[in-house]
Amino acid sequence: MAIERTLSIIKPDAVAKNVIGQIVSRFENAGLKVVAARLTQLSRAEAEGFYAVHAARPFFKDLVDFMISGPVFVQVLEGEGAILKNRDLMGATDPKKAEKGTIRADFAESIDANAVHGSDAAETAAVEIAYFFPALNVYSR
Ligand code: RTP
Ligand code: MG
Repeated sequence: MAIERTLSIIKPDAVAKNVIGQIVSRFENAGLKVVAARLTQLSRAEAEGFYAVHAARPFFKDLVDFMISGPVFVQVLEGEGAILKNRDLMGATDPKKAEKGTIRADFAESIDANAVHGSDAAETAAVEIAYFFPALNVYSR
């Protein structure tokens, strides 16, 4: 499998719970490397732009309100099959349906406050990484 990069966001609920380190450890233990990262407060415009694909969905306003409710930890993860690996580590969107041992099963409260975001395909990963990290700020090692 190829080395890939994916965008991960630790959402405001998980940052507020003080579990950034525990979540990053799960990525590291699964062989993913953090190659870019920052703690940031998203503006409404940034959150709306990031989730633009969901703009017509009924949950869009709640999603944006939640994403700007506190700081988020945005990171680029790199490794073999990083996109799918990250999604597997995250678990299902609704934590009630997430498999035991996944990040959402262990740290998320609800489908809205669900601890993490992860890119869902190569195309979206490329767009999402570029959205938060200009190429010069990504460090392979
Ligand atoms: P994400 O983009 O945050 O990684 O989550 P995902 O791929 O698992 O889910 P997606 O379908 O992309 O939805 C984005 C976020 O919108 C919220 N959502 N709410 N109430 C609902 O039916 C509903 N559906 C989605 C979730 O917070 C989800 O993470
Ligand atoms: Mg998604």
